[in-house]
Amino acid sequence: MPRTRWTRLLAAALFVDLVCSVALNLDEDRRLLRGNLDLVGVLSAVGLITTVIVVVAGVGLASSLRRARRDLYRREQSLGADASMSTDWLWESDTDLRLTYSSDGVRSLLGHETKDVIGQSALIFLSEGERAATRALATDATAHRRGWQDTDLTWQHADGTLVLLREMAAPIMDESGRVTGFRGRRRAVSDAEIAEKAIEEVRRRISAVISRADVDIVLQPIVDIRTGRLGGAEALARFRDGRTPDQWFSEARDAGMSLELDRCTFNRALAAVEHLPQHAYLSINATPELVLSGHLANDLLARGIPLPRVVVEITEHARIEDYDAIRAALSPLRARGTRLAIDDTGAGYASLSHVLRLRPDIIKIDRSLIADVSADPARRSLITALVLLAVNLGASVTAEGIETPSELETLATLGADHGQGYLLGRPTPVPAEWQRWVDQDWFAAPQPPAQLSRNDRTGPVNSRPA
Ligand code: G
Ligand code: MN
Repeated sequence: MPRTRWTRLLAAALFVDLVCSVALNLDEDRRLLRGNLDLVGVLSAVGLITTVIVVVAGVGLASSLRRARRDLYRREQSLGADASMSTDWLWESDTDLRLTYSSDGVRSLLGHETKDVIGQSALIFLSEGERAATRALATDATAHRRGWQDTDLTWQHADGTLVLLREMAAPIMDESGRVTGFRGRRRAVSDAEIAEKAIEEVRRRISAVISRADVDIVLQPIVDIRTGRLGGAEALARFRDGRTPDQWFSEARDAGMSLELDRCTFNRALAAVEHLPQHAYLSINATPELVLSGHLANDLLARGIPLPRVVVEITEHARIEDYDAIRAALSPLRARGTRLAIDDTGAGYASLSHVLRLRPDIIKIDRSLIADVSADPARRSLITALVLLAVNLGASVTAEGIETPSELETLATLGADHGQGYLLGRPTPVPAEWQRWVDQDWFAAPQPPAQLSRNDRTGPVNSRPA
């Protein structure tokens, strides 16, 4: 029987009870009113009064039930209206996240029917990896009487795929302030939001590295091909998570932090100069942005390092919009002895523009032109052309990525001035080793036959070129 009927039956019964009770006790009541106090009269009066109380209470109860029903109806209406105006998944649950209400949004987001999720724990629809943390989130929210905001969780769609949903929830409390459940909404996270989130994560990671200067510097020797003696060394950044500098710098570019990261690694590299033998130069990679920002010159001058000991490398891969501005920013340093190298020459997008427009002191030939140079006449011609260009510009040539003795020999024949590569020495982080490089004759050691192989990169190794 519906609730309203029960209420009406109760009201009717109470009314009949009241009427009967008054009728039955009419005689006693009249006597009592006249002042005839006796036990039966008093008992009948008390009976009458309690009947009235029961009737009043019954009516009160019935109306409060009606109110409660109305509120419940309104809430359902409003949840339904909210749900119909949104593709979000609106839901309510108990404190264990067992769903007590769910809008149709669950169908579009997770492919489940509303009736199939109500009564189930939301946890079973989450990806397995999220469950423990989400249970802890609900427990914590219950204890602290709060909800949660902008929380992204991975869910399992009915079709087996994983879906990222962003949710917010507020606690539902009873009159005593105890949390009895949660009410909230979940929505799909857009691709743009996913990308933004990834960028924020990258920014956080890069900021952490910068604030702790959490990057190591390794040095790779650059050897004078004519004498077999140390010329200088290139400083290379190494990040502690093992990912390559290229990955770090390309992420930093996407996150708009490349200038900050580059400034950080540039300064870490500058600090290495004091561990390098006196006569050797230190070659440091820099972006055009770092040069244009003025930080490169300021940081370099602030350290008091003799400017002729520093070579600034700008890669052909870097885009330069305004060559005049780069030349102007570097000219005070170059006037006092700092040299400019164009890195990765022959492999960058700039073809030879950087070389032609910036007139470097050093042309570093990319290792893609060095590999197999001995067997490839075209590569040899190209290197000869670059050597001639360098002669005309008054620059020197450094060959990068030399891995075999025959490459070294060919480069010496073609007139390269300096060489760098695994054959001569790998990048190393140990300052004590850098110090020893000064006494080393890089071609003197007998050449173990095994190290002739291109694939064996356990160098340093050393054959005097013809
Ligand atoms: O672009 P740039 O020249 O700054 O890059 C130097 C990078 O090349 C470093 O990461 C360094 O470890 C690597 N490298 C140095 N010598 C060799 C080599 O002989 N062979 C190869 N494959 N990589 C090298
Ligand atoms: Mn370089």
